[in-house]
Amino acid sequence: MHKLAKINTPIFWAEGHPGSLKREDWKIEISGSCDNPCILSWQDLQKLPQKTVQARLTSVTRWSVFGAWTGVSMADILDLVKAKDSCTHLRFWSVGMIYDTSIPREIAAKERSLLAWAFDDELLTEDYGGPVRAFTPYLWGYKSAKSIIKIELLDHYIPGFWELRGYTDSGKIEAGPCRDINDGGKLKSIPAGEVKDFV
Ligand SMILES: Nc1nc2c(c(=O)[nH]1)N[C@H]1C(S)=C(S)[C@@H](COP(=O)(O)O)O[C@H]1N2
Ligand SMILES: [Mo]
Repeated sequence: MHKLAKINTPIFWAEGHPGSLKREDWKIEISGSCDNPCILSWQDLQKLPQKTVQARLTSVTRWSVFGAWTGVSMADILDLVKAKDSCTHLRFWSVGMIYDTSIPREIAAKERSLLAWAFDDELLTEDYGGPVRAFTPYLWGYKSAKSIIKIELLDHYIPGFWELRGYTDSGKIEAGPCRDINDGGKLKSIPAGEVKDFV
């Protein structure tokens, strides 16, 4: 069982679970406001510099899970595709093209924003957004789209799946009660902004 499952991390697939996805055939199209649009395969991604960050995924539904997330930094991807100065947001599309969410370029460029494929050294399963998901600990979890197949570089913001249904466009983490998944789901409190520790 995956570590995330063992500690009872909730599995969210608002658009419906995608079923089994083939890691070896995975491709992510990156296009829009850039000079070098490309399609990166699973194999291409594995050749890029790998990064592991200790960080939390924190859901607006008030739970948070901490661990070592591994992947490639979004900053490296922005460099690779030669994002234009006009690019202000990144729009992530999950498999099936129903779920999308957009984040500001400056958040994507931060050190702990990744295209992630592993958690605590285990490859992500479909339940948790494998083969490759967006992961950014700076914003609510709905900004970290799972099983992504496309990234559009935009020159303006577009509200996504949850934003159109009432969650904030900024995705800024708000202070309040929050369950600590790593501690058996114990109710604690988080500060506003990226959650590094409970308060
Ligand atoms: N495609 C897709 N990505 C998604 C979601 C979803 O429903 N569908 N839920 C989001 C929300 S609200 C959260 S908190 C996290 C949860 O990640 P997990 O299901 O891996 O725990 O995924 C985000 N990415
Ligand atoms: Mo969430």
